[in-house]
Order: sequence, then structure tokens, then C-alpha cells
Amino acid sequence: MAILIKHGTLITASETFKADILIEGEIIRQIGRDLTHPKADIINAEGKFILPGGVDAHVHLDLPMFDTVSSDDHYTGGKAAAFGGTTTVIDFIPQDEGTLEENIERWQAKADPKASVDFGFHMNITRFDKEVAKEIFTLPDLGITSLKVFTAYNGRLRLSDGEIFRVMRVARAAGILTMVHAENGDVIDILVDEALTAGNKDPIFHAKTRPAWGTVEASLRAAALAAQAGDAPLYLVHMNTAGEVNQLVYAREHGLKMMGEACPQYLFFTEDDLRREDGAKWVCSPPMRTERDNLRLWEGLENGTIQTMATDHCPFFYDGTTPIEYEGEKVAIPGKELGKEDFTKIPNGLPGVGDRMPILWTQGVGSSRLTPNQFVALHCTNPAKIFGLYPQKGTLVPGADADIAIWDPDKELRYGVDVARHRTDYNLYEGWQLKGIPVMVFLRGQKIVDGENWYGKPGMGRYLHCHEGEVLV
Ligand code: DUC
Ligand code: ZN
Ligand code: ZN
Repeated sequence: MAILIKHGTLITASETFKADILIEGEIIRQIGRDLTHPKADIINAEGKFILPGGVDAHVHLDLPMFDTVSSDDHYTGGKAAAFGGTTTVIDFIPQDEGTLEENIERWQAKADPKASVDFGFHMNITRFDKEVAKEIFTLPDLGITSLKVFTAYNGRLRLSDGEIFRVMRVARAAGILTMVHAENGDVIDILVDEALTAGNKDPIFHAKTRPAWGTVEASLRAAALAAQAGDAPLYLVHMNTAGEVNQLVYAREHGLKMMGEACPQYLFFTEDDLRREDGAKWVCSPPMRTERDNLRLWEGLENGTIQTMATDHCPFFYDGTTPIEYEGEKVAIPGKELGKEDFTKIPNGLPGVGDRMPILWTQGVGSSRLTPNQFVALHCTNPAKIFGLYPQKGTLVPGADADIAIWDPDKELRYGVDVARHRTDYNLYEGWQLKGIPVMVFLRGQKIVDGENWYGKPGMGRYLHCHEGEVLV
């Protein structure tokens, strides 16, 4: 089976050029001018941009939280991703009971039959001892070359500084990248207790009890631990404060291999959104900050201080008591209403995997803040390189997987929950006017999105063995 995409303008992280693309089976066979093939299906992409399928390196699918579960699983989340031009996601495996390998097997058993786009895994390390240290060395053989540690969520996910230091040393020796969630867990717990005692239970107190200083300080702490761990490579997830951008610059000036990840929500929203009547929709951790933070994060993207754009996709229903229609069925999953009386009970997380590329195209490329090549670097190529999936993923080159998004730069639409395909009842970008969206998407040579139509299936997504990644600093 061959497909020939003709007359499109290809956009990679470094070049923009007109060419045809020949897909044979699952891979890109040829890129060049005036390509022909006797049997290929021809797609005329005149006037369209051809982008590599996006790589979202930070999603949470089917994640149990509080008394519910995030509302996109590996099928529905992959479908939403695909409609937004993303064909690879990297999901986090919680470290529950048992060995790391048992945890990975359990998560894989959930993901495999459902996945509708290709997927890799990061491993959360939230419990650490000598056994876990040994097991970390086995992760690369299982296809996992990144792990995440937390400086917050005391008594649940957090490791002590000493444990993080040890994890970083082991990870470095094993060729594994350490990712860090930077907040100050001690301060958060004290402020949450005080807020509840004072009867401050509205969503805004989610932001007020998780101050930006804690994030800035914890990001520098993580950098310092990485330095002392023998210059362990470090990846700062979901950057949300101006100060983190400064810490990235500082760490690099001191020769550290520290990279950073932005997420759209921290570019567009502030804690004022949590003051709205429906503020629970914006509750995630870390929380929204200020306009100054938004701007500094934009600068970090524009000048290359930040390497990737991911999402931290972890959606919940706003009103999980009222069903939505999803693929012809009524679906309701308990969500944000669980915290109606108390912000600490609002499930943390937002939809975003499908929004990432369309929103950033309009807001980033459309406003000339980002070039189309920077857009591809941030959304496709850099995450693929950092997490060891390049050049199979994240670029347009002969031999790569034929993961392709055909982009119509002129198409305008009003975005919102009815357009985005997340399995939830709201969208953060409701009513936003967009120009430029993916109109056809291929996963390893199979057309999975064509306009409004979905051709993907559960189980079509394949588990990706991540290799040791590149340090992009
Ligand atoms: N933050 C969230 O808001 N949700 C999932 C995990 C995380 O770190
Ligand atoms: Zn996190
Ligand atoms: Zn996350």
C-alpha cells in the first residue's frame, strides 16, 4: 500500500520546502520533487503544510485520582491527540505496589488494547530504596529511559532531597533522564491546612496554597541536586513561573544539562481564572500564575531557553453527574464536582492533548512569536530527540514512521468542546478563533483523521521503546 502526498510544503525543525512524500507501508520511503509511483493513492496537498505527527511527552491517561479516574483513556486520549495533529504520546506509570517491572506490565496491559496512537512511558519514582535503585537499571531494556520525581505531595509521591539525589545518580549511570515536578510540598501542606481551618475552600485557594516561590526554589534545588549528582541530565516538567525560566538559564550558565518543558495552559491563563464561578475547570498542579509568568514563559519559548511544548493532559469532567455523548454512548465520569465544597477534593488536571498544536499554531505561529520551524521543533522534534524516539518519530525523513499531519494554514474555525475530541464536557479554549489546523493525519501510514472523520481503532497505537535521549542544551 503506497500513498503519495503531492505539492505540499514540508516543515521540519530546520527547513521549509516544497516536496512530495511517498509513504510505503508504515514508513516514509521518499521525499523529493515530482515523485511518481504506479499504484500509490495520490493526495493533493497544494496550499497545505506537511508537519511531522506531534509528540506530546507529558500525558496522563486513565489515571486514578482521588475517588475517580482521568476521563481520557489510551483510546479516547489518543483520538483527541490525533485530531490535534499528535500521533505519539508519552504517559506516566505510577509506582504502585510491587516491582517496577510489575507496575510497567500492569500499565501496559491497560494501554495496549486501547491505544489509538503510538505511546511510550515515563516511570514515576515515588518510593525509593536499594531494590528500586537496582531496578532502575533495568528500565532501558523495557523501553523506558526517563523517570519522574516529585518535590511535592508529601506522604504520597514526594521523595526527600536525599532520595532525589540518589535517584539522579542512579539515573545518570543508567542513561536515564530525570524529570522533576517542582513545588515545595512542606509549604503547600501548611498553607492548605491553614486555608481549610479558615474556611477558605474555593478553587482560588488551590493556587494560593501552592505559591510560585515554591516552584522556583524547588526547580533550583533540583538543578543543584543534579549538579551534585555528577551533572545528571534534568528535565523540568510543566514550567509555570517566570523564575523557572531564570533557573534554566542559570543552570545552563553553570554547565548543567537542564532542559525545560512548557504547557499551553501556563501561557494563556492566570490564577484569576480560578476565581471564576467555574474556576474548578482550571485546577491543576502546579496552578496557574500571573501574566508576568505567561510572558516570561513565552520569551523562554521564543529564545530557545525552553525545549518542548507538552500538555500534562489529565482531564476530568466539570460536571461528572451529567453525561455527554461519546461515540454514540452516554458517558459520565465523576470529576471536578467532587470538590464543590472543598478545593482539596477537586481532581487536579486539565484536558489539552488535542488542543496543544492547533492553539499554539494560531497563538504562536499566527502571531509571529514562533516560526513554523520552531513550532515543529517544540511540538515534534525536540521531544522525540530528548526521549529517544528520533528519527523514528518527530521529523519528516526517509525511513521514519509515516506519522504526518497535513495542515491547512488558511482554515479558520471557532474552537471549543464540540471541536476538540477529548472525552470531557469542557474545553479551556472555548470560543477561541483559530486559523490553521490539521485536516488529515496519518499514523505509520494509516489515515486516522480526515476532516471530521475518525478511522483510528483501539489497539492501533503501538508501544514505543524509548532509547537513551539527547540532551538539547
Ligand atoms: N498535575 C495535575 O494537575 N494532574 C496530573 C498530575 C500533575 O502533576
Ligand atoms: Zn507534575
Ligand atoms: Zn503531569
